[in-house]
Amino acid sequence: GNFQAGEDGRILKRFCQCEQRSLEQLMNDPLRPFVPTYYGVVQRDDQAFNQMEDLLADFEGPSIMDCKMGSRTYLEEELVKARERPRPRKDMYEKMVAVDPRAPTPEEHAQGAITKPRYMQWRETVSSTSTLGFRIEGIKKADGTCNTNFKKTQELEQVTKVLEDFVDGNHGILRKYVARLEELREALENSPFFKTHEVVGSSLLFVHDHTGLAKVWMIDFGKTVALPDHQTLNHRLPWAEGNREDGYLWGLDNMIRLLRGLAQS
Ligand code: 4IP
Ligand code: MN
Repeated sequence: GNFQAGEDGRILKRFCQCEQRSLEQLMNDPLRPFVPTYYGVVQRDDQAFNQMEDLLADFEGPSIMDCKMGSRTYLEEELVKARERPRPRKDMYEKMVAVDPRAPTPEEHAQGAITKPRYMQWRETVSSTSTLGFRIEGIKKADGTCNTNFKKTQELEQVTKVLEDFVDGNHGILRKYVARLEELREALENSPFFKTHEVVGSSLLFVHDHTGLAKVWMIDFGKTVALPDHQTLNHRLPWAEGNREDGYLWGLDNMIRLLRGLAQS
């Protein structure tokens, strides 16, 4: 797997250069309070790991939700690579068919394989990534229930219901999540790192427990990459190939509006 047990409030995640670069820079950025503290690279039986803060350490029986942010979930370079040298993948065809046997075209059925951008774009369009700029990837509740079956959760009503169930209708928790996300949005808007990076495939990790503690962090920076010198992103504009926009703030705006509505209902 990607993780190994760490020591005293730390976790080990399989080493990724891109993630290391991002975490190192984030330690000196206004976003620092919203990302796991980074403790550098460690070696365990010939394998390298990024060592970082265990975000669950302060919680008592936490409920956890992972939301993948943004309107695009793959890097533009993957699109270029697939166009220059398509490498159709059987595993991605199979994952597609498992969700919707009618999704592949007759040609794709015949080939039994699809390219990665084709799979990723399809995932975006059947989930709320395309309509809201974020999607729920997984939920593990304090009561032991676990759900990663959200691939077709797209409609606003569906997403709202899942979020409401995640907090068991607790308005105090909802208000804390909203406050934390508003602080995050302000930090993002003031972050030199965020302005100059394309943030793709990154998640927001929501964690709360029965004591009323509720926090959100940004995690997963394996596809967060620096833009060429002097280029910046708006993070709210629609993506068009070449502009590298990721829709991160568009998704966060939608998320905040949705949770605020729930907190007031
Ligand atoms: C996964 O699809 C996720 O999109 C992964 O993204 C992605 O990893 C995988 O690509 C892809 O198969 P499902 O979630 O539908 O299973 P993330 O890591 O952001 O969750 P990448 O490599 O793009 O990070 P492959 O190429 O690793 O299989
Ligand atoms: Mn993730």
